[in-house]
Amino acid sequence: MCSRGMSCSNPASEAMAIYPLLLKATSVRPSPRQLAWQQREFYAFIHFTVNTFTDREWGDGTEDPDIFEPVGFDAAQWVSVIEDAGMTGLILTAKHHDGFCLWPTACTDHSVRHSRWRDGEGDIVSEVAAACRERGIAFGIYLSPWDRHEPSYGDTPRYNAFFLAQLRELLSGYGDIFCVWFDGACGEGPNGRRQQYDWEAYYALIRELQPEATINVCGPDVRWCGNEAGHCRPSEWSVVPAALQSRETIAESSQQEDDDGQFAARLNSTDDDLGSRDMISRAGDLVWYPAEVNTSIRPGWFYHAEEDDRVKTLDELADVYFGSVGGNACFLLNFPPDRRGLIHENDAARAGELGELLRRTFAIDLAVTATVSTSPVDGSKAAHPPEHLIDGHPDTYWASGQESAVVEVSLPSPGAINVAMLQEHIELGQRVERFRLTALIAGDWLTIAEATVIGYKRILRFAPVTTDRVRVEILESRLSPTLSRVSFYYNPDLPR
Ligand code: FUL
Repeated sequence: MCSRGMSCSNPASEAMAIYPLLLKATSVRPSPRQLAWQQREFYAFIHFTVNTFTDREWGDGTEDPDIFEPVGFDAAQWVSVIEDAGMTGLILTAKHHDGFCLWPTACTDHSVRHSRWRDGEGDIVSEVAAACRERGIAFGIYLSPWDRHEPSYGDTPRYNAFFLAQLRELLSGYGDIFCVWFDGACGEGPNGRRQQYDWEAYYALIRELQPEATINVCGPDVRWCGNEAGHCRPSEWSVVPAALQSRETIAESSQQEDDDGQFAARLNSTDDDLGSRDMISRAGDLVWYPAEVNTSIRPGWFYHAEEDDRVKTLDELADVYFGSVGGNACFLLNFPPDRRGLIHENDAARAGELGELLRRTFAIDLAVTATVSTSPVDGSKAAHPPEHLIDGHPDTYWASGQESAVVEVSLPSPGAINVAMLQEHIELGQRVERFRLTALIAGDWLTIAEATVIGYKRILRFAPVTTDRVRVEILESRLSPTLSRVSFYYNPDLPR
């Protein structure tokens, strides 16, 4: 009983009260296609169309197909830049808002078939898909629902049939597609008419023809992070309110007008907290809807010669990489090929520098020769022992059995570290809410880094320390957290 002046809070009854919410949140799990997508981690966008030749960001659909003439087009060069950067996939703008199609579609004359390029015999989509396949790079498509050229746009049933026919061509003629990227940008049709998109029919066709493909942004599988500048949330949850899948909300927060890159530079266009206990307690239904961070290597999505010297710096790109891939999101980095049809030398060089930085940083996992112990020791979880944290096998994991727990990693000898990588076994949901890394340094356990969520992957950079014992202290979590991996690295040249 509480008497006056005493606090009535009772940890045991508070824990019981919150239990149904935590159970509900941890029961939300990724689909196999979401899991496969998450493991892609870092992949490329390619923005290429008539805009490349008109120096614009949004074409208005009146462009003459003949202006499209990338005489030096080389899909293998694009793919080699992407490989150098350490990326695993490529998403091509098969059609942007101007309606010009990079493949010889039978649905409209507004395509490469009616351009001067290779006398109308070329097919950019086919060559890029083939170049990707050859190098083991996954291929995805961006197909803009908003089409400023197509006369049927705004005549809802006719345009929906047209759009479905285009989707069918792309999804059945170019091999495996790992992702279909639908933009939220949507404007007026001719005569000021607005198109009512038949999203459910689009999704059904994608599931029928490419069941493993995720549908990103205006779709149910992958959530847009909410800005185009590379801003990453410090606590990125994959379990979020189902209301975030509302296409109306996504469209409202997407770019509304061609504004000379101001939208793309805007840092933070949505809330920072999408998945805290407070947020989900007020949410109703919850869904697994993981985040993708998309930004361009330059200010624009399309090539503009005057931006040749405005390629993002290595430090800027590293920040987005560590914030996104290292912050429970995927990173979609755009390259705009130039009028030759090549990724410009400056962008290619920067991509290579980033890839080199990542390769050097993650070359040697210092934890593979370590020993691991955990506390408390939970006998019932013997099937998922601490050794699974360092066995290098992504499918094995350690289950704590407790909401707070400590993992202690003993390295064979003292050495410098400045990066830690942690992964949850997200097949069992996202659970860790707050953790701390401490290291034994000259006899004292000192905090070297602190963070909130882990999710699929958390990478922390910190000032170098020399140690042979590191602890991961899970301070708050949703029921029994799991970890599939703990690793440590050292790169003295890592930007912070
Ligand atoms: C936006 C579009 O309007 C931009 O042109 C670009 O394609 C970007 C990825 O999405 O909404």
